[in-house]
Amino acid sequence: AKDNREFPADFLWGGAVAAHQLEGGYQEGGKGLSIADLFTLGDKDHPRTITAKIEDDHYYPNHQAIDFYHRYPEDIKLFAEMGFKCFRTSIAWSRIFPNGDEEEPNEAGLKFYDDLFDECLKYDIQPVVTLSHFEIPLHLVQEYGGWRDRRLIEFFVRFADVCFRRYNNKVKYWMTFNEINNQTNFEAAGHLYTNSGIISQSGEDREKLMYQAAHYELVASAQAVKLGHSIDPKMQIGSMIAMCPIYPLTSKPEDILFTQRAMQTRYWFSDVHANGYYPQWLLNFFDKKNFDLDITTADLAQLKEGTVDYIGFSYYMSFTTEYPGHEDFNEAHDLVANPYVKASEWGWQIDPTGLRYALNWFTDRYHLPLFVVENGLGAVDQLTEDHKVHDDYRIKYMHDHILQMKKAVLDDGVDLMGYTPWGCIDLVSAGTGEMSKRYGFIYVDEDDYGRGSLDRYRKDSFYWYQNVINTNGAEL
Ligand code: P53
Repeated sequence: AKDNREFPADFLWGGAVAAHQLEGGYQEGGKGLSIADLFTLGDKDHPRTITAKIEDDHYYPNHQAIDFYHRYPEDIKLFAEMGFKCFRTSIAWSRIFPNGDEEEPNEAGLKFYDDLFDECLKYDIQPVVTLSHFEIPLHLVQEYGGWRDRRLIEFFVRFADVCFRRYNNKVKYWMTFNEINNQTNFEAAGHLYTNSGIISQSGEDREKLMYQAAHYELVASAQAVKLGHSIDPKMQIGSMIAMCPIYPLTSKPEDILFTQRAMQTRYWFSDVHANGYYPQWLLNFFDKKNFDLDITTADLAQLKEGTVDYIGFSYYMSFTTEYPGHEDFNEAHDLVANPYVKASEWGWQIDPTGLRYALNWFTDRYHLPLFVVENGLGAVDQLTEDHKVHDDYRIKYMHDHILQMKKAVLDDGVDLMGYTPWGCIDLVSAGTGEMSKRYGFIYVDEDDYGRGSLDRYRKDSFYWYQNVINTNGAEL
């Protein structure tokens, strides 16, 4: 049966991107290098590598990306044509502080985002801004070892302070650290690097490094939230969590118990963001591991004073686990395939029902407003000779997810601020560096090596999403 109900009147429909994945202009306007600028091209079966410096025999997709740095007026006009109420992007930290540890910001970088936000506001599109989205200034990695160093807190908070003051009259919605909990999988080389700028030496305990870095990030986040509210109490500052709900493979009690620990292990980050303190099971875990982390009493007080206003989260897929014979969940080893869902071409398990589950789960746990700030299908698209893309698979994915979101909002009473599907214009994949893993409503003519006209074309999903927004979700 059709569900013709509408979303709440002030619902923020939009789209999401991140600076390093679309801007390009990696050395323009005084920008310093960021960790994204040393990330090579990979694919589904070959992880991206991190080179120590820029080398001639590698291709670095983020250097050019889709050249949004120069083309954003054209792109924002297309977002306005779809009817966007908001647009989520990030501020490249190294445009504002090229090295990350300067006292004074780079005016040309600040000016770029002033112009970009003005362009959005011209069409009544509210900017939704992530402060740190996998783009730490490279100097902070080379000089300080990234977030393994406590001094990063001060550098980040200075960056947040400059952004809050400069853009407060243009930006109401903020998030501190993108998908801070991706590093739960501390064994994957990519996540500790993108989240925390950490490259480990052999023999180092990556698990301990992860918990230390995450602690500093959570303290930095709390300080930023407190500061933002002191600048303007109306500022809405959220967390940003990668939500992949973890299901038990069976109803065996040991599978249920282990799944609970798996969820605790993946989502303690938002516990700290929302509650302002560490869950006791995790403190016990640190003791058991003899981690001896640098967590001070002053830190714990600051966590309490800077709890978030809302939970922003991405949703692409769900995970499944079963009891492996030991108590502690290790994401690199303890996930199993879910026999009831199909995976995308890149192996992500597509599960629209899981989005409704996630919305209810977050509501029960935190009783805070929620914001779905990423969702979407990475797929190969074909541009036809007459410049069309018939992406019915993407429309189906979006339809099924928005329908579940609608039930969560209208039937379950979840307080949902908005929905910004990922990569509303095709951009560089974070995981693989490919252009061919596309999410957009707007096709960008560019291949994995940056070749192409970079012209933009409206896909079938563009017109579909335009109608969804236009009917406020009544017609999906
Ligand atoms: P790509 C892993 C799992 C879930 C979301 O991802 C993830 C990742 C990291 O790859 O990242 C988020 O481009 C992230 C975006 C990213 C998007 O999901 O690998 O916030 O930067 O582009 C999609 O297909």
